[in-house]
Amino acid sequence: MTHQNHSFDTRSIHVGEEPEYLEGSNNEVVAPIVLSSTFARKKVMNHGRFEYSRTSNPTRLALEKRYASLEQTKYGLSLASGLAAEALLLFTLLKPGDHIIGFDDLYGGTKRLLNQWKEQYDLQVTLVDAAQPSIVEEAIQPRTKLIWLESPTNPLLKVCDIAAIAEIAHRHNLLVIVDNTFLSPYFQNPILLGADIVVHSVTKYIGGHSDVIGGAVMLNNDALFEKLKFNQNALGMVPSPFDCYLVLRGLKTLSLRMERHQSNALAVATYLENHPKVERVYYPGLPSHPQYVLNARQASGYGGMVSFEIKGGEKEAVQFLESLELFTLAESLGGVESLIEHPALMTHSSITQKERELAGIKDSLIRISVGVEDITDLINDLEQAFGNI
Ligand code: P1T
Repeated sequence: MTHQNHSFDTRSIHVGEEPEYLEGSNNEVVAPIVLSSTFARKKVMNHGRFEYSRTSNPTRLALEKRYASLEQTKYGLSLASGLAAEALLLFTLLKPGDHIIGFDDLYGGTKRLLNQWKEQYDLQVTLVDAAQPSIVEEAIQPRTKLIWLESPTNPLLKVCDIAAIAEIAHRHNLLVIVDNTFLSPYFQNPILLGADIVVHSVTKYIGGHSDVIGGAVMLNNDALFEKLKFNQNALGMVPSPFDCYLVLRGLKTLSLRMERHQSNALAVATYLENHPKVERVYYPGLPSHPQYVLNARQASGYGGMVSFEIKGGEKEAVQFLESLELFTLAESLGGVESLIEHPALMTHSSITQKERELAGIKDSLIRISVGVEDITDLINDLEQAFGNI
């Protein structure tokens, strides 16, 4: 069965787990967790479909087929974490002396990786406000190799015009990589907008239940895929079959979860925007967001992440965070439960205060991953926590 003509919701349930793929097993409806690290062969020089699980594994392959289907690409790769996926891309695509342009608001761990490697491998990194494509073009140098984007960004939810930046990049023979973690393939497909490579922290919406660390890379380019596949095997950046099973399972409800994350997030953002103790709300689903129209043009939704500045500073932010009862104070995002955190002290503490200030991450900034709980319960918890400051 091919699912080419099926909608996203159908593909996220079936691709990779078709009965014909599972042929030879016991006609399971769910891909079995194949734990075997190695596969027997009849001839010394001739292995069957699988050889050794670092290279490929049946459970992982089922997931990789689904990844490719969801981003509508030829290839999907499943990795041990989002950062493993990022490291594999940087390792494979860059040589010493190369230059990278990145959005000035990226996940702290991505900035840490770029900062760490630029010293060690003599890379040049320029972070710019990619919300304006002309600023990206101005940053291009003779040694520039790639442009690294998130849209919306973590944690300030800035949005960039992926198609316009891809057009600029391709005129200069550069690659565009988009970290699509925040919207998930349900709301946005950057490759269809012109990007060359998509990367995901699967740990977030794709897994969806805060119980697996994983990463994904999706792309169409044959030669690049071969290089990435070779390096993944050579470096051993693979997820376990059990983790692949958890992600296959999580993906079956991605569309249902994303719709609810979004409707709850819009309600939370609207509530915060009208709250007297809130200075500013960042959410691409609010008409007040500077790239509201752009996001609506290139994505079919605005997702479940909301950031806001509380009136006051770090003291008020910490007091508010520690007063919440239903929201869990924790790093990460994209699970069914609502999580809340302080970027400057938590997810983005690995970058310097100067860099945070340049990016606009204030000590009063709070980031919420709005879960799929009952919205009245969520708003009531926010209300009681505001009452404590
Ligand atoms: O945690 P890991 O699966 O390695 O993914 C890293 C990563 C990559 N890209 C984005 C946009 C991310 O948000 C992350 C991880 N982020 C968090 C843990 C966080 O709380 O923001």
